[in-house]
Amino acid sequence: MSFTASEIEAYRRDGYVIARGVLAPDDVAALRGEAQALWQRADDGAAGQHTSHFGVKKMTTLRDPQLHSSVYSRYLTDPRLVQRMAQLVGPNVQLHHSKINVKTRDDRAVFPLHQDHPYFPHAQHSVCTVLVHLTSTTSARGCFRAIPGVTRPLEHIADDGHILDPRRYPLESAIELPAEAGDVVFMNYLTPHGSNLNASDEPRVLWILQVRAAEDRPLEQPPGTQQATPPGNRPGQGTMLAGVNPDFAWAASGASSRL
Ligand SMILES: O=C(O)CCC(=O)C(=O)O
Repeated sequence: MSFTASEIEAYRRDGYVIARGVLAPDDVAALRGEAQALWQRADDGAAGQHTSHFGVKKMTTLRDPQLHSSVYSRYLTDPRLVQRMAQLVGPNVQLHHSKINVKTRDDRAVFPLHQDHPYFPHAQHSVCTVLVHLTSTTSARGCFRAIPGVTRPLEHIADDGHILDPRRYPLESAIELPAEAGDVVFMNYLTPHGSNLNASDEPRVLWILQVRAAEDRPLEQPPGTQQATPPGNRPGQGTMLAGVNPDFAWAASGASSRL
């Protein structure tokens, strides 16, 4: 249920760590079943968010599944997830948002390397991206990739500011992280990452949670940010997943949910 000292050290050094077999097959089946039902309610994915790379579709995203299914709300506080989050970000763990990323054979663009930091910068860089694998991945099946050891914000230049310079940071320069359903990758939001194409007939489904220390503070995106996020579109932001919010006034004012 928890990381060893050397796994925590690996997260601090590399910016990510993989926890194998965190969720059991019946947990995965429950979350996968709800994702499938949600997909159907979203017009077979058509009503989801579609993202592209230079005009070619790379992914469908169903945002904040906990707004759509109580099963997702329940798993947001699953001890197997939140105890590990607390070891990495501190005892007071707060949700920023969650989403389900579905990658099918029809999504013909890779997910190029980028950091998550420019989308939701924070003062202390505590933000941890938690990738819960609901299907298994391989090199040919949309596996996640990451570059270890990056601890500072990098410039995002290409494709309307969404990605790192692909000449300096091609997807192939990142380490492949194949995983089984039930495995979970914990990654700091400064770690450059992306994913391969899914060349299989089975959709690749990842449930992604972004969490932070409750003591950390979201920052305004810098003026001129090309992937600006309108305030208020992260409806679960500020929800406590572990511990307490030590700053009553901050939480009560609604400020922790604003950016
Ligand atoms: O789902 C994936 O393959 C990558 C997702 C990702 O990098 C992101 O949403 O920032």
